[in-house]
Amino acid sequence: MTAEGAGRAGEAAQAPGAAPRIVWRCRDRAFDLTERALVMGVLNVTPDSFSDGGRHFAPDAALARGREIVAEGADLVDLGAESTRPGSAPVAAEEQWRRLEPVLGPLARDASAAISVDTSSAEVARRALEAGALIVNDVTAMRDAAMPEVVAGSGAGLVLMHMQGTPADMQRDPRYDDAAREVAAFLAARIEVARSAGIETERIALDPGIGFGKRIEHSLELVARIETLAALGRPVVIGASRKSFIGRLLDLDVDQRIEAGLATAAIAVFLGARVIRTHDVRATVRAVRMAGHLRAARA
Ligand code: HH2
Repeated sequence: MTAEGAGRAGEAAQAPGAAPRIVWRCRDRAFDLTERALVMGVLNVTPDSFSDGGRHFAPDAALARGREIVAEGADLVDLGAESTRPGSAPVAAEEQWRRLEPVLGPLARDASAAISVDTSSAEVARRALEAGALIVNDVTAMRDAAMPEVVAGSGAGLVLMHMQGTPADMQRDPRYDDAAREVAAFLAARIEVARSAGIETERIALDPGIGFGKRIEHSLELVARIETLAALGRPVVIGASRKSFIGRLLDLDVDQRIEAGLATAAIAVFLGARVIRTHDVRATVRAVRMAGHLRAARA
């Protein structure tokens, strides 16, 4: 099932007093997120990702998992070739593309697979968009100065994510006075950068960056106070799946975090998240749908 909307953002007639429509435009597709949330399945073509490193490093294995992610009901496949786990080092654009190329093209040609590319390299994003990706998921919110132009000209959707520091140093001593407000202020400023480069607001989604320069209490707060970010009027993406704050809070190894990830995903959707990024697609699709029904019943 896809979430195709009727057309461009803001076109539909709106009943007085109705909740504002939230549409995410990504090239020729418009996801209507007013009443439902999307599931973004993670596909890491890496040897070293924190939870699935090496499992889908071979192109055949990655393609098979990509197709499985779609069959399990994900709306998007988030394809990445660089681990950004705490302490990781950057992967050169050429190497990222060497990993992505054999997977991205064939997956993008499968009509039902909408692909986002998880990269902070403008060069990788450019090639991925040429190969058919619909969305650029940039965990640095466009630190690469060439990124705004690459995204602007493509019509692609864009995820702007907050990170304090870099993957190499982000977990050393992250500090905030008010994490939810500071993250929202940062992302509001990045929306303006994107807009001034010609990226329309309707193409942008926002992610507080769970675990990216965050202590446990910051990650908890950013999920619990989603409304602070949602107030910017753009879809909020939450990626809590299997992350270490779950492991540390509940004393669970990385392969034992699924139930807690589902609880987090469901509550995030209930509180207003519109995209859930997850490794555990089948179960998350069900949890997110249920949470969506509960949220609708509240209105
Ligand atoms: N988390 C990771 C990577 N990309 N993108 C967004 N928008 N939000 C996230 O929370 C997010 C992300 C880290 O997870 P994973 O890709 O599984 O691990 P690794 O970076 O080790 O490959």
